Amino acid sequence: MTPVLTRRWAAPRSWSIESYESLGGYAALRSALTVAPGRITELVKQSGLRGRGGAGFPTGLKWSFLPPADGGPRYLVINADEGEPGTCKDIPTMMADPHSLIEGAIITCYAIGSSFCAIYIRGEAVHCLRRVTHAVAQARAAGYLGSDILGSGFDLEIVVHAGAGAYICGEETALLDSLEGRRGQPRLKPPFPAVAGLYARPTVVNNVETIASVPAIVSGGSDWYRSMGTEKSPGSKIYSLSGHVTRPGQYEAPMGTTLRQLLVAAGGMLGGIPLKFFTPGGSSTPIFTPAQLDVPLSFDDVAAAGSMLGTTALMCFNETVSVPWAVWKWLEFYKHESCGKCTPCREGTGWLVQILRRVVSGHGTLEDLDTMADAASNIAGRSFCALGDAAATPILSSFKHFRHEFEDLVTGRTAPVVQVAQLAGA
Ligand code: L3W
Ligand code: SF4
Repeated sequence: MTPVLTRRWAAPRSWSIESYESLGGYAALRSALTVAPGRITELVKQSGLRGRGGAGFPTGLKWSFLPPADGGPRYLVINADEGEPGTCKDIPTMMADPHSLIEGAIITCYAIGSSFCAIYIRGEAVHCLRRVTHAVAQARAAGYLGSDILGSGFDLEIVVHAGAGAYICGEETALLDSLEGRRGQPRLKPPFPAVAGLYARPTVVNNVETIASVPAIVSGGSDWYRSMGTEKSPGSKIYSLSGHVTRPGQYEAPMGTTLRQLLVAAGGMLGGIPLKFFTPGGSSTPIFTPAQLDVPLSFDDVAAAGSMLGTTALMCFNETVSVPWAVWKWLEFYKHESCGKCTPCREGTGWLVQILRRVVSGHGTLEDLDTMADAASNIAGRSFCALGDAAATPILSSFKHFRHEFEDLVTGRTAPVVQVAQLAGA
């Protein structure tokens, strides 16, 4: 497959507007501005593009949920708060090719009738904030932003906003609260942002990779886009491979590519040590074992195999890794990032971490394992937002495949994977 999203990444100064334009950039915007906005939404619907932030919601359908124009503002908010463990696709996109995001944002705003777009970037990614801010200024100077864009009568401003390093602000409604200047905590849904989002106005919230896919769809058309990927998950995707692989990084491939195929591109497992387990879509998604190496990585195929495609963050762990150790590390993260709004997640993640610390340091009991399974089952489906489910997932899915490793630790059949002294700094 010819790369779509990453095709400009290796070009000299790929992030500059000169490079972007010399490779056909902003041509899609010029053509989009010549047709009625509704036709762009229709095209995106026909392309079958699904959200790349984790849930895979159909993008064109989301845009069409906005209520009819009432003369008041409506907004596009781009979720660039990439924080899911293992996920590394949006920041590389913004670093290598920020104008694909900006061009996609302008076309999207034209389609949905918005004159204001905010790009909410993870605060720690200072280099990325600088790059996107610079690219927005370049686009403005070139006449792609501001009033009467390219003589079309369409006006748009883009504001780049820095988050402050909270994972929960990647949840779309917490992000909106944070953007409004409040503490980032999820809101009750419905109403969905499409109806009452930023400042209670109709708002489309889309992920970076979703929006960066839009110019290519406008240029290539929906049939071309559907010629890649699977019937229900069309198009091209950036897979992030990390962990024990020879060449970790971003690999663009059609939706439905398998990890076995991606590993060939990435030079195989590091040092030839076999794969033990992997996440198909980040730590929030149930783990897979080598038995799932040939599962097509599309939304539906991964779901049918018992997990979620999530953000296509393929964290690969080899046979030297202790599963309880990995699960403990993930749970420390979720406990730290729990926003505290609801009891099952706030209290449950704390209990799970306390028990896991006992287990990995060789002080756990078999009863502890039952308590963990019980607590995780009570967090899943009973929390206010998806973070609670995500925190329960590593426990429940690792027990499904590797409970014996936890049992070996608590019965002393295997040595502790961490010393108590190390836990003080955990
Ligand atoms: C209007 C309706 N809009 C749904 C919209 C909704 C949202 C989108 C998907 O979580 C997952 C999560 C993480 N009218 C609507 C509607 N919508 N029904 O569609 O909604 P939802 O609730 O299914 O998902 P979500 O809250 O967006 C995303 C998982 O992704 N994940 C985490 C990813 C982390 C990152 C990151 O670091 N950047 O994305 C990984 O697996 O657990 O399950 O826009 O408003 N009737
Ligand atoms: Fe906050 Fe966790 Fe509840 Fe989500 S599930 S609202 S992160 S406490």
